[in-house]
Amino acid sequence: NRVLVPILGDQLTPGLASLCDCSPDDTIILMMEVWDEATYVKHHKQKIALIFSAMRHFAAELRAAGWSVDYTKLTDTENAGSFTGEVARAVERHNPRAIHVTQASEWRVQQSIDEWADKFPCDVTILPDDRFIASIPEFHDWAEGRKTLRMENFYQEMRKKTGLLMDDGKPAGGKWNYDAENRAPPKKGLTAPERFKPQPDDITREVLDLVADKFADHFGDLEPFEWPVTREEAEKAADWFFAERLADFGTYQDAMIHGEDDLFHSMLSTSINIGLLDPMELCHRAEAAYHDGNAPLNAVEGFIRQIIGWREYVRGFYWYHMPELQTVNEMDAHRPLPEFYWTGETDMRCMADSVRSTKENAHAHHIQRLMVLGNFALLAGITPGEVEAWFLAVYADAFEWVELPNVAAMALYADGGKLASKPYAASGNYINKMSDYCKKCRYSPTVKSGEDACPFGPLYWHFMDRHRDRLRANHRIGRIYANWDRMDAEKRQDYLDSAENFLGSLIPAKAGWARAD
Ligand code: FAD
Ligand code: DLZ
Ligand code: SF4
Repeated sequence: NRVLVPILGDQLTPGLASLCDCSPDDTIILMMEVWDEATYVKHHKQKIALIFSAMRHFAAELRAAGWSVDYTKLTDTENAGSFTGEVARAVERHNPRAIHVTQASEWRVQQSIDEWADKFPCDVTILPDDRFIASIPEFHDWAEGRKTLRMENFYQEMRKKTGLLMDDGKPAGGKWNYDAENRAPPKKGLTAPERFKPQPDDITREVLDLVADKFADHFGDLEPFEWPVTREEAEKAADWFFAERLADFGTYQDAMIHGEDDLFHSMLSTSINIGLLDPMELCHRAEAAYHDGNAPLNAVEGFIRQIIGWREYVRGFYWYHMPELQTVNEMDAHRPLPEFYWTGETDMRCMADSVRSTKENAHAHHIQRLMVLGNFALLAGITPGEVEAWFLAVYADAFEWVELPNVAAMALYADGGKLASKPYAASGNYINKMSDYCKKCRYSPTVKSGEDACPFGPLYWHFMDRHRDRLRANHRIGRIYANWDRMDAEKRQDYLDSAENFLGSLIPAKAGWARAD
């Protein structure tokens, strides 16, 4: 009797913990395309295609390396439709002496894996996912007993642990963080080199046909499909990022330009999240680019901070705060998600462009997610659950462990400040400064109230006003209330009325976009 090793759709890594102590002649690897995972939210068509295609390619690589892979396709007639159902069938088929599985990245999936030991007549060993730099207990130890959790403190620990950008125990260049040099507005005419776009092979084409057939009612354009689906393609995408974009990554990290969908960003999140690229290896390559004089420190530190800082921090934060994180709503937000999150049909040019990129690419870059789409949902008081389901469905890189902390805690402040020291709330002035969106928008950020006012202005003050009791004690916000109080009463009322009018005009999304009716 052999050992059964189920490998999930984001565990496509040859050195995966559950494979480490196994040998090809004593192991059956199980990979499963299952209806439940493809539809628990109605994922963007490209996201399903990415995962199925990458799974099929990975299975082929494993077989070529001598492993036995038992692979269930979505359309196999006996497909049980869920991970547990498929493992049950595999246990019947193979009568394994043990099951070895690497811990799921998502709480929902891990809950069902936790039941396997009672369900199946063999030993079940669950191994920690060591593709992350900090283990879950390590984050727990760091977090326990702290009054506030802040990425910056955790990040410094990770720098020390990994030795990345460290000179004799001190941060390279003398500072831990070059965030202040990551905020240049886009200069006129700024364009970025095109990203690397792998083309579909026969395996991907077959998957694209399957997705077109079975998931026609899911959001998003299926083609062009240009995501890396193998380690080789992902490596090429990384090579290309380091050669073409890294040097400007830092300076323009927060910039937005209409139609320039990913600027100097790496577009590597899908490959990292499903296991095609190793986060530490990427950080070492970035560090080498700095030492070789190919990229400045603000770019390299910025990139490394996103990975060993933010990415690790939100992962630890997720496991530390689950399952409560799924239902937090400290800002008491109850407005339905507007329909334009799905259709892009709004006169707000920044929102329309961010939704368009989301629909066409299954991607929007960080500042579009945080300061446009997230900021609007925060200011308008959209129900966290609806915003979370949207973010989880629409991005090819969306897995709950990374999506939920970013949406609930970072963008919506729905955790009441456990992750961020203040809400990322901003008026149109911020978007105007950091983008070229406003120039051709039907609204204007310099008009403060009435029909032509940028909705972000009144919404910002409406948000501040309605959350005064909650936020005024925050020393980072006090000054804003002093400004508000100095305005004359009529002006304040104008803002509030404009916001109310605008909010009243929002059309709620129909049911059925994010989850089946
Ligand atoms: P780059 O800008 O090139 O950054 C490099 C890498 O750093 C990324 O590939 C990613 O692995 C990591 N990274 C950067 N920022 C973050 C962050 N805040 N949290 C975790 N990792 C980060 N990222 C996801 O991978 N999946 C999500 O579902 C997701 N949802 C988000 C929702 C909101 C509201 C916000 C504000 C951010 C979200 N992010 C998410 C983080 C970030 O926006 C994406 O990782 C990034 O846009 C991916 O594009 P990129 O690879 O070009 O990133
Ligand atoms: C997102 C996703 C989709 C769409 N389909 C599958 C699938 O059919 N099989 C699979 O193994 N994984 C899939 N995934 C990823 C899972 O939903 C989930 O995110 C991972 O198992 C991590 O918990
Ligand atoms: Fe967005 Fe307001 Fe600028 Fe229009 S004016 S693009 S709505 S920030």
